[in-house]
Amino acid sequence: MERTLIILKPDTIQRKLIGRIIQRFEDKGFKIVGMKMIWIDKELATKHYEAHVNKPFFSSLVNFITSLPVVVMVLEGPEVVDQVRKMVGNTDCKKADVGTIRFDFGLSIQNNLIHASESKEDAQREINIFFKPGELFSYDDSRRLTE
Ligand code: 3AN
Repeated sequence: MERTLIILKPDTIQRKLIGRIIQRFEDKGFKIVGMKMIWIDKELATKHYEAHVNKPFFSSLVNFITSLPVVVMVLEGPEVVDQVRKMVGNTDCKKADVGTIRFDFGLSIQNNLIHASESKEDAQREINIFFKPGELFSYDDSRRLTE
């Protein structure tokens, strides 16, 4: 089953939107197989955003992502990488489609609330950066819960 990495960035934490954003993924039907709060340091930020190290916005991006704790999570489901990217919307919140997370909650390009892996290959690389194997869980949530 396909998996993707999500980061609820510092602006999500600051604006108290953690619950509302996670709710969307639960409502859609994706399974949370890993989740934790961490404080990303410069080294980890550079590793995660290695594709952007030469971009003009890189230092600003690192300052932003390291400014407060973040919530990292791994979601599982059919075609979850592309489906979640659709739910997240365009990098620039002003250009995102109505109904996406970035349109509904965001106003800018840097403070765009959430990261979601762009491809299956990126997802695998990013999951390995943020999670140890023992922090991810395979479980059957279709069974009835008993008292
Ligand atoms: P996405 O998160 O939509 O995949 P990327 O991978 O192009 O976007 O960019 C990574 C992050 O870098 C974005 N989420 C955003 O926070 C920041 N970013 C991208 N482009 C800009 C820009 N032109 N100015 C400032 N920050 C940017």
